[in-house]
Amino acid sequence: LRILSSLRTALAEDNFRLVFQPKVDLRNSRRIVGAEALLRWRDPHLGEVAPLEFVPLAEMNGLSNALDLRVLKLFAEQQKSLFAKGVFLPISVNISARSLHAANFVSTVLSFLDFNNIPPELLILEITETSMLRFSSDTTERLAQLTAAGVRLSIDDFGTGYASLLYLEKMNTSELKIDRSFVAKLGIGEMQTERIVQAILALGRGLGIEVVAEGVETETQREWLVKNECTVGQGFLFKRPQERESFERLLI
Ligand code: G
Ligand code: G
Ligand code: MN
Ligand code: NA
Repeated sequence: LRILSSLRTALAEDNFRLVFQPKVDLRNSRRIVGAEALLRWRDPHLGEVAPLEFVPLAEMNGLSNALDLRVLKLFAEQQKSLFAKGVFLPISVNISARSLHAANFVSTVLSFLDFNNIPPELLILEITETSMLRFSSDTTERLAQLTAAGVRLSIDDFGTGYASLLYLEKMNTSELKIDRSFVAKLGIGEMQTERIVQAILALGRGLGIEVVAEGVETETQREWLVKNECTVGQGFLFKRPQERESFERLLI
């Protein structure tokens, strides 16, 4: 309860920030091809509160739209700062499945991008595969409207949920992120995991969807992924999530 009232206050004030974890070309990991924005909250009394604590709390208390708007605003600030430096990079934000239930979600996002002069292609919405379980036809229709306008859609934690493959196409998904629980077992003789990841990569190739490996922590994993034609990765082997200033320094 203490956290909840602090969260309400934080949404009204400005105690949130984004950190950015680069996505890299696995064959040449110094080449940054994108980034995932991760929300951080430092409360004056509680200190740093982890998203795993406050995101579910926001969702349960009808605050997920407010939280997403905050994230979009911080995303826009970062993009505009990069544009001013001549850098145009697609950046992913994590969106609560709850927000997609709001009927005005599409117009909110599109008018927000328009107002801030941000090309829709430079926004990637990450939704978890697990959240797709509760998708209605309205939800998929909304996501299809967003991708038709150029916004990119990424399915996070892929392999842990039950995504309908038909929906991936219907929503014009551009990216699948292989869950890090699979990536952790690559290159160490775990044949079942390796076959699953190979199947995800083949699915991506077949549907023209980019497959990103998340949670890459070892050189062994990177080598396995390159050998199996996975071209983009994210993880502690390359870069931890970066504060805004150091993230920008990596790009200019
Ligand atoms: O950054 P960290 O490892 O603490 O993130 C933990 C979890 O919180 C991840 O699953 C991530 O997807 C989620 N998360 C991080 N930032 C956001 C955000 O801005 N919105 C939502 N809904 N989830 C986020
Ligand atoms: O669920 P989602 O994929 O959004 O989670 C992103 C979270 O994963 C971030 O909080 C980030 O700190 C964490 N993360 C990023 N790279 C790695 C990694 O290589 N290993 C582990 N264990 N976690 C990672
Ligand atoms: Mn994510
Ligand atoms: Na993930």
